Amino acid sequence: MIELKVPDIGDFKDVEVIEVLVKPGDTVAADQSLITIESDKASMEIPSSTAGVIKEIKVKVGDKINQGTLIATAEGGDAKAPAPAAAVPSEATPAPEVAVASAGPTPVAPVGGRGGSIEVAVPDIGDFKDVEIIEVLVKVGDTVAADQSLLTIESDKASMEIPSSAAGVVKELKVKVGDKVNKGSPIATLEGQGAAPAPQAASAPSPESAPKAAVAPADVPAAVSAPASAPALAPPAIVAATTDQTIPHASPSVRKFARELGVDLNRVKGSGAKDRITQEDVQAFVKAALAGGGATTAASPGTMATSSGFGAGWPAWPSLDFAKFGATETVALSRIKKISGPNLARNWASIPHVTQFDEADITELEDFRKSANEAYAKKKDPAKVTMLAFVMKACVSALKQFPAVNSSLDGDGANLILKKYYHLGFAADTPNGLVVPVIRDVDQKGVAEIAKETAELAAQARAGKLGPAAMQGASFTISSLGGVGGTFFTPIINAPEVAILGLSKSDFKPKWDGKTFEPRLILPLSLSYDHRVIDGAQAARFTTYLAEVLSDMRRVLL
Ligand code: CAO
Repeated sequence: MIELKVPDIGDFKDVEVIEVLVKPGDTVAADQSLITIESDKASMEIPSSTAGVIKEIKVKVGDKINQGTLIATAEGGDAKAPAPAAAVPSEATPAPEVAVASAGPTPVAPVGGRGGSIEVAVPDIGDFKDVEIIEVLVKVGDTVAADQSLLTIESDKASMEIPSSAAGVVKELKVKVGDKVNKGSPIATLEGQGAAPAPQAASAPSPESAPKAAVAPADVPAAVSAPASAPALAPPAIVAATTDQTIPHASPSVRKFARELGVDLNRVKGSGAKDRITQEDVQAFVKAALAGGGATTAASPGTMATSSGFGAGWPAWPSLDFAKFGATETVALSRIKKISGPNLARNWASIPHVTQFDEADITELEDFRKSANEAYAKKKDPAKVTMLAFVMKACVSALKQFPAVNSSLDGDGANLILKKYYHLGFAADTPNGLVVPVIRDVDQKGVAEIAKETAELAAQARAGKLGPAAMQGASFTISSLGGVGGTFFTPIINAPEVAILGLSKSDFKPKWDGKTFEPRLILPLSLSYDHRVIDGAQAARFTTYLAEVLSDMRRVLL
């Protein structure tokens, strides 16, 4: 009888079993995966160290395991050597080719110390050898924060992101997609800004400094564990984790399989435990797509009920050699765009959008805002109230008047889920693309508090420090281009929300007061709404009401 145990999985502790891949009576080959485990840093399969027949499974989905945990007993193994990279295991310990994010970033070579050149290398990734880079997340000239992910690497057993060990500006990249890396492989040279992680990182890595689970964009397979959700916002290329659509759960090998077939896992419905996507699900999806059917889609509630995914049945994308017409340069889409693009396309194509335009007279409100800020400044109070914060507060009042605007369609599109909370997302422009942080319980907060929180979340977003939780749960979203310019625009709804408000730059316009034209400060409003849920008259009433509130904020008290 052989005991199959969890190998050295580095600093991972209490990692949850999300899939048991074998059952008693199964004949397993050496190196065949027995279970899949997942933490917030990586997803990995634990292979069998030997061939044999499984006698008893000792773990179940949901169990938390550690190094040495007994997974199963087996017998009749041919004692075949475990996986290639494994050191000879004692007591039939499974081959430790499991993804192990066991240490923080490789200690920095502090050439020149603070402000000097810093060599960043692949940290201890356990016994992984020659792991392929599937994505390089930064480019020369980028400013990276310590712990910011630089690469996504993937083997057939795991997928993880490799963080930077230091902050700095990328001077040289030493890797490209397709390269194979090992522990210590040089990644990049940074022009340091200091802020390297604590030197003890190598021996006692912070959770953040371990390789991170990759987010799973449409076309990049990756480990999933963060409660991130897929993107879906609107006109901006909104980053991952902006909606409540959960990133699909699938093991690294299934992700790899899906990538090879060009399958977007966001569109595959998982049949496994906790909706986990299996290889069979991917195969069924491909079959359905080839047959022109599409029952397997996991599109947002009520939006794509009959389609096999966005673009199915559409003419092929034009493929042209643009060089025939003139000089060109090919630039890879940013990661955020890769993630958000398919969701934007889905939302745009599958939700019947209508955009209602309106104007709000904010002359008095802007005067009040300015005087409030002047009063803060006089008191040397750093607080500053913004127009966006006032609009959020006004929106809550309008959402309460028109509850359907603060709703979502349920899974089969037959019911409306009216939300009794008022969490408002706002699009924030960042160097890496747009993200949508969420201000929770706007109804319970004052304008100054909302403005402060907005500024803090936007700053975190710009520093790349926004966690998935800060981008989830919105019931309505505002996209403000007021600080940029333009008049009106047609924002794309951030499914599963049913409406999004676009704000453009306010400007003085002559308004007729019955006797004369008066210069009034006018804020352009663009409300895109899901016409399945909201009727045109209702949308027009919403924006009219919103404009009234903004022209006299005392109405929020009514
Ligand atoms: N009309 C005129 N001026 C406006 C305005 C409006 N509607 N909204 C903001 N401004 C002004 C502000 O008062 C500020 O001026 P001061 O510095 O003199 O006070 C300036 O424009 C810059 O404001 P801001 O945009 O930085 O700050 P904000 O609180 O209004 O917005 C945030 C915060 C995070 C929404 C914003 O910084 C941002 O990232 N906007 C981009 C959003 C985006 O790209 N959306 C995608 C478009 S489509 O969906």
